[in-house]
Amino acid sequence: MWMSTLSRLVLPALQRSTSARACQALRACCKPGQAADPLPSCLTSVQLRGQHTLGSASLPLARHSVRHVRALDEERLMEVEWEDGGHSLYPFTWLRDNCQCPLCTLESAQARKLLMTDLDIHTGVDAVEITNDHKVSIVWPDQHTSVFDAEWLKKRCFSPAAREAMKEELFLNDRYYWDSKLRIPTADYHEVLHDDKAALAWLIALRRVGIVYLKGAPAEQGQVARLAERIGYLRLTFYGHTWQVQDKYMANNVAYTSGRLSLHTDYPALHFAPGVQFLHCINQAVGGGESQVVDGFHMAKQLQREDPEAFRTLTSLHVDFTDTGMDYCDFMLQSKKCIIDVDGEGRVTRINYNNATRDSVLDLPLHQVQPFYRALKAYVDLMNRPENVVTYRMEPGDIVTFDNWRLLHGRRSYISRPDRLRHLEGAYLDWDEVMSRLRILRSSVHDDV
Ligand code: OGA
Ligand code: NM2
Ligand code: ZN
Ligand code: ZN
Repeated sequence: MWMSTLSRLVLPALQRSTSARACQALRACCKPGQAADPLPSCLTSVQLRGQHTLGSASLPLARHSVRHVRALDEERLMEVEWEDGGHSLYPFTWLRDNCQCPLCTLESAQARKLLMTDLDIHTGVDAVEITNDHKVSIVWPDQHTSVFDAEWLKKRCFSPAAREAMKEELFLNDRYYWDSKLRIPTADYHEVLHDDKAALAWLIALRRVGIVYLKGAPAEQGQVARLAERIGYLRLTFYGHTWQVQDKYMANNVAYTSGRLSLHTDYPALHFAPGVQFLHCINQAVGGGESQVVDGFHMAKQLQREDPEAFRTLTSLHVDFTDTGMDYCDFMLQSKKCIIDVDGEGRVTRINYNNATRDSVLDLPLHQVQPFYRALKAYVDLMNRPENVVTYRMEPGDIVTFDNWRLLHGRRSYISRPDRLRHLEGAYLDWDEVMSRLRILRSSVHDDV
């Protein structure tokens, strides 16, 4: 069962990488603390199916050619008829704005040179035609000429389906929702560091599933920074470039005690919370310290179904978070966040919740206080249902990488002994940098084949 889910969610995004090694780099295992399952035969078949899909996938790989072009002067649109019979419409204004010639575009930066002040948003065209090398040429009324590549135009078609496809290719927003049955995708730390296909598979799974386990790292500090450098750079916060999760005297954060951490996202006290989190186990406790994760997006969807009133409350009321102390330097943070963020179309985009840093200042009218607590309790109770929580125990050398905008994570309390100090090293990254590396890897792995 888990195989088909992984294939459904990770493989479509691997369509541009025709290598099975990208998939092989990921293993699924139930308890990451234990040895990963050997590669099951069904995964092999999934890979083959995946590869098969790649071969027949028409969208990113097929070449599109233009059969006919014409200007619809009345509507100020250019119509392209494709060889396969399909049609696309492009507004004149958009075409002029996106002229690719060296006067309009700085090629070395792939950036627009044309200024808005120089764009006539009511322009007509003098002529449109197909060139000898199968491109589309437009002569504008001032005799400036633009030449557009067919493939370039096809990708930028304004139809809802094409825009949806482009959006998915750029942002990979299709998520695979999971519950306690998830077998966390697992990869080898060194493979991810040294093999582009393994790194690509890691990042795609991180995006789609929200969590990937890496095994085989040295049990010493510095590994999360190395992993961050594989992507770009890490996100500095008041807790430092990387931070040591240990039982500390006069702890400046509840994470730095041996107590239980209930399910939370990190750092809602920052308005722009870190998108991705790495936790590397350097030393595990003698007892306790198990990790727990839930899929916050899945839980939010479930809440919306089961308790729409609670969902409305958590997506509309702004809650205060606070964090004061001294670490990398002194800090006094305040933020206002909805526990569940949704976009314009009502899709859940981010969870913001750490009970430890939720402020006692609660800027709500009196009558909304109790409804807020009721809604939060409903969400937390839902997350804590055994059928939703994945529990695992990190061992030295294990690194968990996860989506901090989506997952809530926690840990059980542990026995703290000075001679066997539990020690995790953590680091944050932002999704922009992670997605940037993912796109670069995807295009290089794709060009590689
Ligand atoms: C944290 C945290 C998990 C752990 O430091 O924010 O969630 O297992 N730590 O200690
Ligand atoms: N640490 C682990 O929201 C939070 O305070 C998360 C951050 C201390 C860097 C904990
Ligand atoms: Zn131009
Ligand atoms: Zn945390």
